Amino acid sequence: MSKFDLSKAKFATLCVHGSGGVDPQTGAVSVPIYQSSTFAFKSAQQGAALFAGEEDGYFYTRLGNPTQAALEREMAVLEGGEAALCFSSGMGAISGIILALCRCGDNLVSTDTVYGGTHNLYKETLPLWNIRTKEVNATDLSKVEDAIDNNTRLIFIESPANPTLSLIDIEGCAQISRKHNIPLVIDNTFATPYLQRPIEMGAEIVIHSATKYIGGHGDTVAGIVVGKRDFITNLRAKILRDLGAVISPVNAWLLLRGLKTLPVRMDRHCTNALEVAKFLSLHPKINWVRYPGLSTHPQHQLAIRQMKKFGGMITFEVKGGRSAGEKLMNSVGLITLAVSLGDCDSLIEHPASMTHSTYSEEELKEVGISEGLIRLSVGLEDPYDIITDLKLALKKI
Ligand code: 4LM
Repeated sequence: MSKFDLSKAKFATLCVHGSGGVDPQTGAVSVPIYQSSTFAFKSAQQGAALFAGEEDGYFYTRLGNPTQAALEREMAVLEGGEAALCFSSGMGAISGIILALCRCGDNLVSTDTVYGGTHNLYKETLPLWNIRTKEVNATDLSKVEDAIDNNTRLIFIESPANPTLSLIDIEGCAQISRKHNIPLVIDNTFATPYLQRPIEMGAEIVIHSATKYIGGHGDTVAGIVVGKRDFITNLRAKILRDLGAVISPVNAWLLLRGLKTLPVRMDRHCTNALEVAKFLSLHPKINWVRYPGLSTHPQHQLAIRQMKKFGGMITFEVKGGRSAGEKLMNSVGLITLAVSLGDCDSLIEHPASMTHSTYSEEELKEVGISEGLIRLSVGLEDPYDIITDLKLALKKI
């Protein structure tokens, strides 16, 4: 059999084959789930060498496992990074990166519109270690640069941001990070590497809540970090070893399975979302709609420049604000009223009282999360059915 040169393969091919292909020992086409916590040593001497880092190999699943490793190979390839490391959740990955880069007295500069859990980490938990976060409106890059001081250890951005779908100029931000010699970390959860490749635009570290589009089926909680090999080696040896937020082999396998269909799913999420966004924009009971693929999105041109397509997330406000929005959420039937996103199932939620309830009233106002803002994760159902569900729910308002 001739060998295909995967280094020249296109993205969709890498989603299917990027973890390394058929298992050489058994011929298994699907990566086996190595559901083992520990791995036998060939000898006492080999055990000592593995622990000393003098020999490569698996010996304990908190520090490495073949199923995790297959996922890490694949994610590194898909993001165009040198190496990757899985975590038990997106928050495990985010807190792990920050604790790897910051010491007591240090700070990070972050965009002010992030997932509510990330905001809470900044506001409540990191200050316990005297690590401070300067949250700025990073759609204005001068604010990022102005916030950097001698103790700033990283810049953190989310683009598109949860839930406002505002975008940050990744190339511009990477230039600032290089000038100040600090890494740019981007949460690429909303876009996935299929729609946006931040490392090619100069970002140094990419993180994902793999719970979302990477898994894609709403059945796994996980996180992934992609970056330079030295950084990832250190992250594994210090943060993962000592803090222990390790992914289970079964969850790693579910993500590998999800990745095989990532481009197919994302294409459908994007076309469905555009149709739903257009429908909502024309509906008389809707105040406004935000979707990066609509020309009415204030950063539509930036979206065209740095994204391949515009994703599956929409935000909007029903006329009548929060109470009208609540009526809508209570009236949908096909769409599920739940947090999380990126699943096959369409999901609807109210950020101000749910995913972003960690923001104070003033903070919500400051970042543009209005009281009436509704977030819709457009799933893979037939778009006609999603629109019909919304149409019927809107009639009840
Ligand atoms: C949600 N989000 O929005 P884990 N980064 C981004 C996210 O949206 C999330 C995380 C990290 C939601 C969860 C309930 C952009 C989570 C955190 O949940 O720890 O895998 O990811 O609905």
